[in-house]
Amino acid sequence: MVAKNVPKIEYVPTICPYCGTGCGLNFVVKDGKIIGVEPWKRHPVNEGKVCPKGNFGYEFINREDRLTTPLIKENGEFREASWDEALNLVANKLNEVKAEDPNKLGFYACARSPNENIYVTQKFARVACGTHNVDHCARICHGPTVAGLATCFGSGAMTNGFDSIMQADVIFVIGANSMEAHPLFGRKLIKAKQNGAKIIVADPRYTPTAKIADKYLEFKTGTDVALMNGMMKYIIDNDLQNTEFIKDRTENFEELKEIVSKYDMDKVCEITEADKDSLIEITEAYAKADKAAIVYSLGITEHSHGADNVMCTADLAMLTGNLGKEGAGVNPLRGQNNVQGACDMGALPTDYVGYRKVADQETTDWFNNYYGTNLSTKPGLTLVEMMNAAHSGDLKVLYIHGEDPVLSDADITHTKEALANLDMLVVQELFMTDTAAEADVVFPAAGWGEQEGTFTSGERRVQCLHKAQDPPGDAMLDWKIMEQLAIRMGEDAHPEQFHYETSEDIFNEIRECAPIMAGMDRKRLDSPEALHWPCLSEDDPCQPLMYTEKFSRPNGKAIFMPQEHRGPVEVTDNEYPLLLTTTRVLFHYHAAMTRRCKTLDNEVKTGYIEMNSEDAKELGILDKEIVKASSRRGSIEIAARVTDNIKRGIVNIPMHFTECAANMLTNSNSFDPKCKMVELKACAIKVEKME
Ligand SMILES: Nc1nc2c(c(=O)[nH]1)N[C@H]1C(S)=C(S)[C@@H](COP(=O)(O)OP(=O)(O)OC[C@H]3O[C@@H](n4cnc5c(=O)[nH]c(N)nc54)[C@H](O)[C@@H]3O)O[C@H]1N2
Ligand SMILES: Nc1nc2c(c(=O)[nH]1)N[C@H]1C(S)=C(S)[C@@H](COP(=O)(O)OP(=O)(O)OC[C@H]3O[C@@H](n4cnc5c(=O)[nH]c(N)nc54)[C@H](O)[C@@H]3O)O[C@H]1N2
Ligand code: SF4
Ligand SMILES: [Mo]
Repeated sequence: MVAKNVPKIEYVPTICPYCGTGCGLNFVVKDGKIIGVEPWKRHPVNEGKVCPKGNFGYEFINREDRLTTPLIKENGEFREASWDEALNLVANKLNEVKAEDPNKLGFYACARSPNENIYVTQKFARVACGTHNVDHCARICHGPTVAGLATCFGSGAMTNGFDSIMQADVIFVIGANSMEAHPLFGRKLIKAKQNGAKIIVADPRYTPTAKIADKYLEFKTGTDVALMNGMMKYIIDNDLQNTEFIKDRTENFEELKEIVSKYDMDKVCEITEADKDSLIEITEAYAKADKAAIVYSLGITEHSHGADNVMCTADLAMLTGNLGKEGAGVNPLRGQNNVQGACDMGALPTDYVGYRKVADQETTDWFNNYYGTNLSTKPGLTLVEMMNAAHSGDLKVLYIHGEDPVLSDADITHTKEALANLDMLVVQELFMTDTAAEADVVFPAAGWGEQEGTFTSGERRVQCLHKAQDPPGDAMLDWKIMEQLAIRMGEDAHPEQFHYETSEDIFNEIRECAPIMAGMDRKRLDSPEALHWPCLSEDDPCQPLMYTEKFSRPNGKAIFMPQEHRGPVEVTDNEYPLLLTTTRVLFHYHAAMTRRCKTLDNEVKTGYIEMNSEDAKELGILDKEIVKASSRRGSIEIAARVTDNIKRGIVNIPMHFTECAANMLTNSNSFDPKCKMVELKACAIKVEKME
């Protein structure tokens, strides 16, 4: 017997839209709708395994509360509008402000969307609107990585591929909680351990990643520079450095020696509150290993001295010759699925696509010639500067292509005031986020599963995504929205520059403009091996390991950039005696998407504040009790989680939950002068019992 009318099930290969690990998945599609995901068994990154977000994180796609039509706010309320009306309204406003001063326009690009969309967003800012004011969440994520590693090595990316870690003898994880934030990279850490690697974790919290470590070092938030300086002094004093590597491949060693000479172990342990014997033990393990890798993430970067921290990790690797070989390197774990891509695509006020510099006259001439524009060599404003300019009235229109700064930027009160001060806020989104709710115009966008394109993972691996269903209602592709706006803005906006038939056309333009991706032929990309940049030509093997022979700095050498310990800008005092850090949980990913996935939401329903049991006892606070947490910026009510897995004096709030948002408390006034990072991982707070 032959079964009749059995609905056909299709499998459409794609890449996970959450973290920068870049796992491969297959959509399961029935009747033109995504109904699930199945692992991609032979995908080289995740080998058929996924974390809970990979498994259940598709559930947001067909939610009823997806945005399906443009919205215009009138008298404080949204009403539905046609595309024509909404696009004309925005195009006219962009033209009006552009005529006054193009630098009163600002753009945030979406590091969750494909490269092609991001490329067009930054091109729209530059070519249609005439401003370099374009940036994205990397600024408050791995901005210090881009700044710090580019200074030391000449390029700001991870030095090795993910699999390289499995060849390491020692892995030093500092300020990264991979088992929750990059779980399938975490799986590689476990595999490395099975291969005999010793894992060391340095973190103020005893995290799930610390639990798999051979050695855990507890120390105080904001003291990483002192910690690593202490390690480097010990290495030099005990002649454990790699003299040959220092001589042949680096410069500025004398300055490093001089600065770290001030950081003897006793002083360092006083600053960091680390245990001296443990610190010596991990220093010896790292320095004596043949192949030692550093893995870090936001515990290093999200500080007012984030770039200093990053440069210390680079110094440590240079000092011990742990670069340019497998099993070693400096490995920042990039956050968003496509934040590497957003940087590569030039969603940066200082860089065009492929890290070509705005400030360089020849480069700007090249782009002006290519686009037919007249762009200046003066870099634009960063994301944080744009928000501050909005606050002070210097920015008139902010166009947000898929970010949620109300929840994710430091100091929510400041962010809301800034957005309210704009002439117009435009948000292009999948959902009515906290930020979209503040907008004057909301454009409904197609999302993951509804478009073709590419994502670039944290190891610079460019991978293809495929469309599995149509977008809901009238939602449109991001790059098509930009094209429609340019058409309506008229000739001066160069509408001809925004006409593409397919996302592949956009990708081919990217290859023309960015030599680091020139060899990425789409057919090569579609092969399961995928390609890592730099990929200079079509016969370039495009392998992940960097700096085997020379660094990307002009003279081919890496440079030591020693730093003095500065610590957090906001220090604790009698009134605000606890140091707040903010982190992530396994089941949630920022907010908009995973909080709308029922299975994930059921796992962790709301936020909490972790505090050490001794601190809680002193305040008379019990586990699960609702407490008031306050900083100089604001207060929230939140459940206490009393635990011994966090250092005394430090408290922690996961960042995902708008009803008890960590960023009500954080400080938007403490900048890293080197890269404009704000201090999201340290501010002074107090915790009180409710009346
Ligand atoms: N589940 C989940 N995964 C995610 C995300 C998500 O929202 N949810 N977001 C993605 C994004 S955008 C990013 S950037 C990555 C972030 O990935 P991670 O950086 O690994 O994640 P976090 O939890 O923010 O912070 C890491 C660790 O830094 C520690 N830390 C805090 N202060 C300090 C300090 O001063 N020094 C040191 N050494 N450590 C400190 C914290 O205790 C925490 O364990 O995760 C990505 N993956
Ligand atoms: N206190 C504190 N604050 C933090 C952090 C922290 O550790 N502590 N971490 C910081 C870090 S590392 C980061 S990266 C930021 C993240 O902050 P945001 O950049 O605000 O991150 P998301 O919430 O991921 O925002 C992405 C939005 O894009 C939408 N979206 C997804 N795909 C598409 C698409 O294809 N098109 C369009 N138009 N929209 C789409 C989603 O619905 C979502 O609302 O938060 C930062 N804020
Ligand atoms: S590890 Fe990251 S990329 Fe892989 S399934 Fe989980 S969230 Fe997705
Ligand atoms: Mo991030």
